[in-house]
Amino acid sequence: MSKYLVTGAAGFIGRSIAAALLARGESVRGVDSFITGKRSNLVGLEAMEFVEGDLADPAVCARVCEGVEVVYHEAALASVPRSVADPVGTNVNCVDATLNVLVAARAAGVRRVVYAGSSSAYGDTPTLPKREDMLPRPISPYAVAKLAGEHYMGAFTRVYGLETVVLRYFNVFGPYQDPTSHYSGVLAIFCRKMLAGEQPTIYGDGEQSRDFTFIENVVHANLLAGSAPAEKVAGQMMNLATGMRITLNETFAILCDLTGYSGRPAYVPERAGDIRDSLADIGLARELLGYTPVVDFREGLRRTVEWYRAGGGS
Ligand code: UD2
Repeated sequence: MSKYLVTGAAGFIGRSIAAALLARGESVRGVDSFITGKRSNLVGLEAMEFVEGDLADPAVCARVCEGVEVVYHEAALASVPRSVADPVGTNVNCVDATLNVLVAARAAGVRRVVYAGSSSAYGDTPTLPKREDMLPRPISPYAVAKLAGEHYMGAFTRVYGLETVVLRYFNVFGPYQDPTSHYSGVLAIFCRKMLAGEQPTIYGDGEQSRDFTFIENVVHANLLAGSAPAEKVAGQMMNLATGMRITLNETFAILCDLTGYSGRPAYVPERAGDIRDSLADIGLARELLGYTPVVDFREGLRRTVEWYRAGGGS
């Protein structure tokens, strides 16, 4: 019987959480539909019980929640531009799937669901840093869908007593992030292109900023969120980030050093649905989970470049 369920276990964040649980000797079940997850991400996770299935199907959710104590719900169709191109697909895979997971978790007697929220919920408001008590202002279909999932988490704690914890992720990057799709995260795309000597593209003037968060920090916070006392965390939503921001232009310059790329980026018009600046206040996660980042941005970027250089993600 698996104690933990990781949804999106063949995706970047899900596989990283699953690997950490397995390394701790836990019994883990993973589920993935391979819409964006990759079979190659399951290499090294052979000790995990794996189920191929789509969480948009309630029967799949019922099957995978059986006997589980804690669910890490990482499955989603990530990407702002993907949601602009296909808002219905994003809704099915983010909102419907999340509700199905919650209904199945409750029916199976799961104790806790930890949910991957998104910083996109804050929208394009000028006030920085973003704090959890700010009114959400989602501007893309993706942001709306991820935010709906957060609200479902809160409702399931309030009305059914299911322990839920929302970690609002800020631009996660690191090994195992897919660099091959144009819907991929910007750092994965830049690493792959610059290592191959190809010119990266910057949407807008490159002065937009992000609170890029290295995957190990995300895994660390998830492990804390799985075991923190219910009195402290059940029904709570908190930012999960590094707590510093950097522009794309500055990041490009660091990547030139790390990859040896000596060209210039191509500047093209900005992307619809994009946010200008993003920075988290991480005080609440510190207070509720005892979270502090374990790897800083530059070291995370260095490790990420080394992973892609060694052939990761290709
Ligand atoms: C949003 C969320 C993030 C996560 C993610 C999932 C915000 C602030 N962040 O990330 O937390 O949920 O969605 O997908 O809403 N860009 C380029 N060149 C490229 C690719 C991207 O310039 O080749 C730009 C892009 O226009 C944007 C920035 O890089 O200004 C970051 O883009 P992204 O797709 O990596 O992530 P973002 O911020 O949409």
